[in-house]
Amino acid sequence: MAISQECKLPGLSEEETEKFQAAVKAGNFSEAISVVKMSDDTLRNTKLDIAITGNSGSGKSSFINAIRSLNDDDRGAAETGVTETTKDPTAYPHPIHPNVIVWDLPGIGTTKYPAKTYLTDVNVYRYDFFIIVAAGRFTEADANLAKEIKRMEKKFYFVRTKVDVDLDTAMRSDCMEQLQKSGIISPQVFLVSRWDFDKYDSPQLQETLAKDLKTHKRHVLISALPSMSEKILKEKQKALQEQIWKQALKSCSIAAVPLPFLSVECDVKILVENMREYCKSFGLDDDSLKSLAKQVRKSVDELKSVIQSALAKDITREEALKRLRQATGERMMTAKSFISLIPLIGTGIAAERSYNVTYEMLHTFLDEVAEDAQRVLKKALEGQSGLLLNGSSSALQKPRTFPAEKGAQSPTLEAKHTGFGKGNS
Ligand SMILES: Nc1nc2c(ncn2[C@@H]2O[C@H](COP(=O)(O)OP(=O)(O)OP(=O)(O)O)[C@@H](O)[C@H]2O)c(=O)[nH]1
Ligand SMILES: [Mg+2]
Repeated sequence: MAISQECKLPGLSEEETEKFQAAVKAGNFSEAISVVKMSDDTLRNTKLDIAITGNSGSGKSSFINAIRSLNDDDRGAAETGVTETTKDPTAYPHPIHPNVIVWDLPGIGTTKYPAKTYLTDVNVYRYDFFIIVAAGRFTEADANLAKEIKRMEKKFYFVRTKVDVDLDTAMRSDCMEQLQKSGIISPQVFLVSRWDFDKYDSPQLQETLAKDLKTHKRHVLISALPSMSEKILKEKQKALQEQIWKQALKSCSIAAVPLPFLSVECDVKILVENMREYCKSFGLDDDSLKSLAKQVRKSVDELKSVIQSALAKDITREEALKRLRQATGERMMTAKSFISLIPLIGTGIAAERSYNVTYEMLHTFLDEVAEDAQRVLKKALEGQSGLLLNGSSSALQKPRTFPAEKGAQSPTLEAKHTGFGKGNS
């Protein structure tokens, strides 16, 4: 049975899917595997550059920290609350996923970065998309910048920050109206708070950013997003699930070699690599847990107390071998039904065994880690006050008093947490 031409294989780009299908059609097993290996290499080398721009004091650096799951005083955090505006584009790699780089761009219209040549000066083509940040009204300059970004065929999103301070029910429509008046046809505006990064439009923003990216970049972004909402945790699980058949297939190429010992050795390497990646993607590593504990004012041990599976650092060859031995059961059948789509692999018993075991084991481990991540999130949110939104509640550490706002865009200090809960549509 051949794979249908319409079938887009999960975790492969369109081009890779085409190559893979051609190889399968031609009966070329090793070529099919090499397409999968190449896809994997491409994924591991995929970089994502996110540009954050906006007026001085609008909350760019704070947003950069929040989206990288960092507290403002963590190592590697962007400096916040400083009066000096960013002078040149500054790169802030994600601490756990350094292939995701968030760039702090200088404000538009400074002497060094005049509006006319702004995008060329900041090297527009380096970035995958732009986030234009404002703490109050979006200005004509913001709209003009967006138009220019569009002309350069890049995507942009508007983020209205500090909504914990002055949220009102008309805020989104007001922002959109301003931008529409300035010629942006359907602006995508997201309301966020650095201190409640699991709330307001933040989950929708993260989902939208991911949805707009192609296969590999999408995966890279999702892995690096904060594990602060159930929605995002589900997205992470789905993205990682999509990769499993590729890993299982990679293990076949080794199993096809009649060296059972080598086969096991290589399977274990594939397993260890993937298991570590899962833990890191869900924030189940020491650094991420430390950061989260600080944000929610709990101890790391308290968060760790609900983890039943493993932390990234616990994933050793021995641990993988132990789980490999346990890998049997129901999901072997699921794996089998998928493999029947690929007739070539079905021809080698060792290959099939290797495929099934790897597939089963990674699925089981991913489910366990995803459940751990849910438990950690629940524990982190336990006892946190805040309105419920998007299935999650306010969690992030807030300053006891809000720091003085800077600049003309300072919002009023009247919090109105009513009537919200819908994302952009
Ligand atoms: N209440 C509240 N305060 C925020 C939020 N985001 C940022 N701030 C505060 O606003 C001030 C300015 O934030 P920054 O992140 O430094 O702003 P910036 O845009 O990087 O400023 P420049 O680098 O000077 O251009 C700081 O005191 C932040 O703590 C938010 O979502 N809510
Ligand atoms: Mg800054």
